[in-house]
Amino acid sequence: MKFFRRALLAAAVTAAVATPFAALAQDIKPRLIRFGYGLNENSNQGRAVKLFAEQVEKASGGKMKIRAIGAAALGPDTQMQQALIGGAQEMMVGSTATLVGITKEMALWDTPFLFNSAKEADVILDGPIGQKVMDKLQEKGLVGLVYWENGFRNLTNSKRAVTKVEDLDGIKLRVMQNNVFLESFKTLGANAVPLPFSELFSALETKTVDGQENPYNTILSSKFYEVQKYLSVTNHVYSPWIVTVSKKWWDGLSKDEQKVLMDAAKASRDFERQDTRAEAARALGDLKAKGMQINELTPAETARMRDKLTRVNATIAANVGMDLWTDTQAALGKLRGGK
Ligand code: TK8
Repeated sequence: MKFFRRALLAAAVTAAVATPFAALAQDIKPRLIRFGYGLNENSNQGRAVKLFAEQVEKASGGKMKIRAIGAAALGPDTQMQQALIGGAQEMMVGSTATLVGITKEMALWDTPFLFNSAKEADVILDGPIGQKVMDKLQEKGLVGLVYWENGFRNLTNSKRAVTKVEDLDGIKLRVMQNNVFLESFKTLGANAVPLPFSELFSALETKTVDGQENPYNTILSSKFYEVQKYLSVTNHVYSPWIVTVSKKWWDGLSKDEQKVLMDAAKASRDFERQDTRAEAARALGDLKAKGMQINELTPAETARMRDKLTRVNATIAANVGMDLWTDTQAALGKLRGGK
């Protein structure tokens, strides 16, 4: 019996050596890549993950398969980040804001009113500064591929129309789990409460919190209009999303496999930004039709809000490093100067 088993084993080894092993493994079993995200399938995030999955499958001839898992079914951003670092999950897309605890330089993107337009965001995020911040993830076990657009954030709540900073007094406002956001909204007088996104809808529904802030797209796709009456157009900060990969897993891929993922990530980025901008352009109308009461802030009130928020800049600069801070300001100055 023992002899028989050993003979079988020897035959199996011979067969494996005779066939190129990588080809054999891939023919039998495609690489399964778990890709987690926080929003619903029917959202700008969900649509872009779907496009990414299709591109990867096509470019790899079906040898790489993406299993897209949305609605935070694999846990909130912070939990997925740890799963990537440990190698228990391969990919995710989420907020850069929730990465600050891992890579402090990410706080740069939380600077209130940093970008004046989506165009500015694209140039800085896709340029050397965005790359530098992204590369910092590698020391922590993550590989950043591309930035997607979450978008300019706006305020919603169930209590009253916010037309001036003082209206935020005493409003219990959910913020992302991030010190810059916490400090920013405390500075504005709100009672800021950090919560993972996955708990936000029910926190709003049960009135555990009165309000939150997110781009129009998310207010729509996450159905916040069902539990929030007022929307104030503040555009107080531009939030990126970032597509990240487990470094442990990435390092084990072939160059070809890495290229398939990188190419698809870039295609998904271009698609996602277009899709997000098109949706944002019609979202206000949709939200109004759903019954939300929408108000713009006057330029004077926006200036007051901006003024108050510049107080957090010193903290951000200290956290991300003065070099990175001044490089970013210089790059923006150059962009705005027209050359
Ligand atoms: C989705 C989150 C969301 C972010 C937030 O997972 O938490 O408010 O804006 O997009 O990353």
